[in-house]
Amino acid sequence: MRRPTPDFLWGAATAPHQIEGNNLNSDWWATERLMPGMERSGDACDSYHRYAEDMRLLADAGLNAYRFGIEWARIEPDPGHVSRAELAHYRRMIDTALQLGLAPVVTLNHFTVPRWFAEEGGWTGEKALDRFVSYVQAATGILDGVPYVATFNEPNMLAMMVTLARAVEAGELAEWQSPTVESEGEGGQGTGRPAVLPAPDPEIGRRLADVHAAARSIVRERTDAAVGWTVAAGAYTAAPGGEQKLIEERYVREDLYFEAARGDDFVGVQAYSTQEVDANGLVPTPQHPDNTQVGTAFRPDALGMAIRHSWEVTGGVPVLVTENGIATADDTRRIAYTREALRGLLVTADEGVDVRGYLHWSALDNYEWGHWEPTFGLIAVDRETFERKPKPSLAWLGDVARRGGVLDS
Ligand code: IFM
Repeated sequence: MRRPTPDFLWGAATAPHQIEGNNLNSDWWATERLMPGMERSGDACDSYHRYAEDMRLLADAGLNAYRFGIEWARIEPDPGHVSRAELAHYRRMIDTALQLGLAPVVTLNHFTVPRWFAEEGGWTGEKALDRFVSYVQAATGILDGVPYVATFNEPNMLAMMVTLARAVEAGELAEWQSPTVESEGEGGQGTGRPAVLPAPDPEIGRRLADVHAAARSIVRERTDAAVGWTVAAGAYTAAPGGEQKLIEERYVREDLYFEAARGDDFVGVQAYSTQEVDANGLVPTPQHPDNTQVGTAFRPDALGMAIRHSWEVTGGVPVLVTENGIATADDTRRIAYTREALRGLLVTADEGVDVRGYLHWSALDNYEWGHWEPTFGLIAVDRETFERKPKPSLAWLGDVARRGGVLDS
């Protein structure tokens, strides 16, 4: 079997809003206040202040990469007002990672935007492209030494959120509402989530692709980083009779975004589970004792499927696995899941796919967009004292990294 090269990235990933705390100027902070049933991010993991400790834990375990995001709402709290102090903060994070031997993989947008940007129309507003471009111009000034930059995290999920928000605004929510599921914990279907997420409007996806292309040019002009975006990959399969529907659903949900990555230096693949499609569309995941805390099926093979699909649709754009993991309270399941997922990754590398790295989601138990219950982390965080407690899965993944991808049993 072909082994990952020594420069293969072994790491873990996070997103600013999910770990930093007190992201006061972001649209999500405002949304959390308004939405019934949504828990608030609050201080989150206080990683805004504790990032060095987080990174040290990853490096000490044996990992060599850390994916984190830069928060636009902090860099540009008002339109055109760029905070030098916040830029310096993120530069310190990059320096800390480099000093610890962690390759920083930097995301420029991970769902959240400044509140003023949302108020002026967000991603469908007239000024969206210019506004993002000027933020990226400011942010690229601090990216020296960063090997990988992702413009957008999961633009397909972002387009889905914008589609949903527009439907709410137009009073068309009922049309979109699939039954939400209430069963909690592992083995259920996840709490308070739609059983099936609506398809993103492809027009919004194309808009994000234009913004991505503009941002990519700036990153290329101003930095030496490889640039791409990261796609939420569904590892879709057809149920009998669903073959044609699979092609349609997969196009609007992910292939449009993989196609838009064809001119990129890499594509971020983010896979967690599989999803069946029948003649009517996506099939809700049935209850099963093995289901994760967010109601997805325990399917570590999703990663290999997603990498292969990305490679085919992009026509051979190098793959960086920018997220893969499991929401579980049982760390032995996390290790079992990750071992199988990595087995799948290694098979794709053996088949000739250019896979550059594996970044586990997530470094920390964090704020899962309205919920604190799902725990994806390699490191537990006490929500009151912020004390970090590495789980056995962190040491396990670090050992795999040290052994260059050799898996135990
Ligand atoms: O927490 C999210 C992340 O922000 C984007 N990808 C999926 C993760 C788990 O749901």
